Amino acid sequence: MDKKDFKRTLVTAALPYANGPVHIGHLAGVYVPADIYVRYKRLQGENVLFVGGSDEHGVPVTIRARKEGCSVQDIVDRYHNLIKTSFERFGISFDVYSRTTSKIHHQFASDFFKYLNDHGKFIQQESEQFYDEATQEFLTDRNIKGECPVCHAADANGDQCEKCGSTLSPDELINPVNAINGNPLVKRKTTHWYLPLNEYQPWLEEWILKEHKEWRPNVYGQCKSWLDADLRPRAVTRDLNWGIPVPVEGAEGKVLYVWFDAPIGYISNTKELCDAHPEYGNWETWWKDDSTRLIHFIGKDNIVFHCIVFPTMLKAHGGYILPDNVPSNEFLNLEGEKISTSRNWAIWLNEYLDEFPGKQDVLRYVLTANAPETKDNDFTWRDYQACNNNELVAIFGNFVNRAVVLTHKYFDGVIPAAGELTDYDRATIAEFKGVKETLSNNIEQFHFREALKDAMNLARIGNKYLADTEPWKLAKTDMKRVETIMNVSLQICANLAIAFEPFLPFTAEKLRAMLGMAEVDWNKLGQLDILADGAKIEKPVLLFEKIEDSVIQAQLDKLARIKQENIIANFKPEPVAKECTFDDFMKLDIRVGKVLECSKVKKADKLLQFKIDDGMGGRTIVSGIAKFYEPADLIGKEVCFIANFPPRKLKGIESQGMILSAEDADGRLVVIGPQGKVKPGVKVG
Ligand code: B3M
Ligand code: ZN
Repeated sequence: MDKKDFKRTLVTAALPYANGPVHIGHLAGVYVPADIYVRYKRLQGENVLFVGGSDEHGVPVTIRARKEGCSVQDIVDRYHNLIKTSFERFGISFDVYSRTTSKIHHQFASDFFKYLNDHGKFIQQESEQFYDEATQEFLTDRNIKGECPVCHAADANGDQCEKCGSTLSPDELINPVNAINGNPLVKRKTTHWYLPLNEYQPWLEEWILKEHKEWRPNVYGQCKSWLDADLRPRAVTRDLNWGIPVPVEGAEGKVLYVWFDAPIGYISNTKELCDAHPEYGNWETWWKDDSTRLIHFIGKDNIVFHCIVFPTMLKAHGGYILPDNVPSNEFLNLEGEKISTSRNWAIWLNEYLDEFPGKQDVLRYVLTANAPETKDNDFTWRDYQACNNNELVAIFGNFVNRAVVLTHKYFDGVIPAAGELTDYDRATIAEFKGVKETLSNNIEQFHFREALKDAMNLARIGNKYLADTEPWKLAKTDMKRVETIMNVSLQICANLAIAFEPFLPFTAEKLRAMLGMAEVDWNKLGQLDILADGAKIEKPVLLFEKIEDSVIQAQLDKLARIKQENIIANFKPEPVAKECTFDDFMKLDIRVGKVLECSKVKKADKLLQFKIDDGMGGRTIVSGIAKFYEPADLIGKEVCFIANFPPRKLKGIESQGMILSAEDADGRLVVIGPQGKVKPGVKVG
């Protein structure tokens, strides 16, 4: 179908797992771009539906429940509600946000499976899987741990070793055990239903590789490498006690694989909405009429499921439309490191909303300006501050504020009519006349970073216009000219209120209220007749405020604390050394000493030279801890040292012993000393 013939757009955003809150990686990758797109479509007056929901099945939620010692239902209830309200507070404008534990979804997914099964679309295969005889359950890859065959780390996961990064299968693990309880595992036969993706390979090659060359290179490339590697049948059922029961007799104890039921959630959630609210139309029109354009917003780890598996399910079923595009982003890192739920290395949306009230748009701005559209990108708090202070405050906010304040000052808040335009006015207007087209094109092509730049450019133009024309100077001499300048400036403000609605909806709303704009008409973008002469505007309110260093520092400190907690949590003591006897120990003469003097050793950036009171007339010790201490801080401290090592020369200084130290949580060496008052020279033992 020719793209122009689409009559409506159905937008889905990946269903987040209800095993934790949503973080900035999810937002930048999926929800912010999807929301920009949907808001833009709505502004254009297009018939668009935005579908989301929580993914409440699968292994991750069960792992979380066991960790927290509560039921799986408790976990999904908690996180579904948290995620749903966080999205609402953040302005992600879903038409429906439901959940995959809903009755409607269970029924719908079950029927979908049954239909495919009844029509012979699956194959059944027997395989051997790991089984825990004590708990009588089959284990999924994620629930198995064992020794990594590559780096021999002790607890590699069944699908991947976190230490060395190798992709693994549970069969490769040395001594695989149940990750939850450490039980040993045996192999047991089990039967599963498989979707024979291989049978759809030629069709997929045609549909993706030939007909969707316009997909983003990262998406197209991933599909191509999957197809080049030849597709194999994929299991769509699991031995698990959490999920949608396989609706076939004799399949007790089996549920639909989470990746089978989750994408069906897009359909069942649409149905739930449309059945309850007929004004949204008929769900089947959204999903079965080929004048609907279907767009999936997802993260890059979901590409294969949305481009290959789900379309194959829809094709096998028949009657459904297929995605027209799957704009997937790459990953967002945080302060140079991969975001990780399990390591708590993330900025959680609910925490951000609590800690930065009213600053939804700042985060929306930063995540769009740095969106990982073509490559992984990094979020840093310093960038966040710079974007806010140097762009939102200094350009956008400053311009709007000046325009509104001056209108109140000179015209009592009444929009003056524009008089004759100067060449400079005309040049300024010419600069943004084309903004509607460039902005629209960029959004249509999912180039949201560029689109945001187009919108921001309007503010730059306005800011420069006011700075160049200096109406505050002309006010004494040429009020007619000031009228024109203020009219043009306010019209640019009105343009901003339209252009930013998809990106910064809270700000756009404030701005509209200030300017007395009852509605937003995308088609007015680029024009100078949005606000009527003689209309009154409201008193100025600040759109953005400066973010101080202390606020950013507090966030950096919080991350530093998390890093420390991780080091402590992940610390594994070295194996205990070979046995030694008491006599061996007694050979070492360990003493307490007091630091009398301490200084840096010249031309040796690691070494400190100590004068130690050892109760026997004093001695010199050289120690390699200069990186971790200021010499002055150690003077007067009590330390333990080995007193009977043979003297040795370090940088020409004779060292008569060794000061004991240990690594702290930051990997820094700290000296070891007695906990109470001990006289220099006393023996340790
Ligand atoms: N819940 C995976 C994820 O959050 C999965 C997406 C489902 S979309 C149908 O990355
Ligand atoms: Zn490894």
